[in-house]
Amino acid sequence: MSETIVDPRNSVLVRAARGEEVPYTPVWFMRQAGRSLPEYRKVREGVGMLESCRRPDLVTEITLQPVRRHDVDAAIFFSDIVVPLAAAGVDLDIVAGVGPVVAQPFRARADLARLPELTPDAVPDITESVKLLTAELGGTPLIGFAGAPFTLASYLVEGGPSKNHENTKALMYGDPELWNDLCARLAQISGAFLRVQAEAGASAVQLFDSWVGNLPLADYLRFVQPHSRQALAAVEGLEVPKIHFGVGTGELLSAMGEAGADVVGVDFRVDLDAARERTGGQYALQGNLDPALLFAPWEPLEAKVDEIVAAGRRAKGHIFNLGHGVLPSTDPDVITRVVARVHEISAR
Ligand code: 1CP
Repeated sequence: MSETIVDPRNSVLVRAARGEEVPYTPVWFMRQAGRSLPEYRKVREGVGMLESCRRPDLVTEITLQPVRRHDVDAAIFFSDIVVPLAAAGVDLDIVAGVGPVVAQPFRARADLARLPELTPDAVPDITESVKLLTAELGGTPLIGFAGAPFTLASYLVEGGPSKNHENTKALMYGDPELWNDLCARLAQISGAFLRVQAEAGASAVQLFDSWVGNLPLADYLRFVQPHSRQALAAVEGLEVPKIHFGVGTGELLSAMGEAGADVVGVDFRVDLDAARERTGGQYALQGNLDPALLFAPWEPLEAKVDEIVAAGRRAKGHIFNLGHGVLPSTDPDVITRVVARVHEISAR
């Protein structure tokens, strides 16, 4: 939604993230760039996913597509959580229809040698893309992001997408020392990737721990939280709000906030009011429309949108979003309509 203030670091989204008064509820969508948009499918024709993430012309175009189309209050940097791993030297690919696939899974101490530190000079294209984008975006904030150590470790250890994360858990419980060394390296990589984006001009960052909801709280606290905290601490001092999100994390919301977040992302399984109570009202909340509801008739969808906006007003701050990413077959016009409804119903 257009506004008079042009500094994206003082935009409605950033102010909501800080828990400040805002004229309306800001809204963006996880996976707003990507396969739901015909203009995305067109520019990606014949270009591999990893390659497209390293080409500033494509990153800029794809990041801007949903901003032009939907009037969202933020752009999310077009990249992938495995891009910094590939940049650090891990042999992997993003396979169409599958996701990230790692050539040799990480299972033993010797594998740490294949996981060097990420230095900013390995990703000059990321800095260039962020600079091109912030110049184009004006007052609209750019959200930088990275994958959190647990979720990154899951891809490295399993070798690709996984439902049960059995090899990851076997390593975590079987060799906690190696697990901690692996995650400390991943926290460095993840933190460095966030920092590069924030230093180049991103106005907020999101740390995705998509699959950490597979752990009980005690194990989260012991095996994960210290590493997520390390990753988030990398942008300390840069004055960018930190959003932290995972799927199925109803039991972990408070602990994820305590890892150093300003905004806790809530998936669609937990009511925003319950999320506020569970986190003691200490954090702004982001979420949490079920992405599948974008396929429902408008009337019940609108009622749910209104309900989420109302619950968000009781929170310290609220950024409207989905409870997970846009599904590929979503009708983009429904997304545009939801954005307009959020702005309309929340305007004050
Ligand atoms: O060819 C293609 O179009 C591949 C599909 C695709 C896209 C569009 C992948 C492969 N990644 C992306 C971009 C992407 N990935 C973005 C930027 C777009 C946006 O949000 O608008 C972001 C933020 C991600 C982050 C990401 N990648 C996450 C965290 C978010 C989440 O959904 O939980 C995860 C888990 C990944 C891994 C990944 N990359 C791609 C796929 C299909 C997957 C998931 C695989 C699995 O199920 O494990």
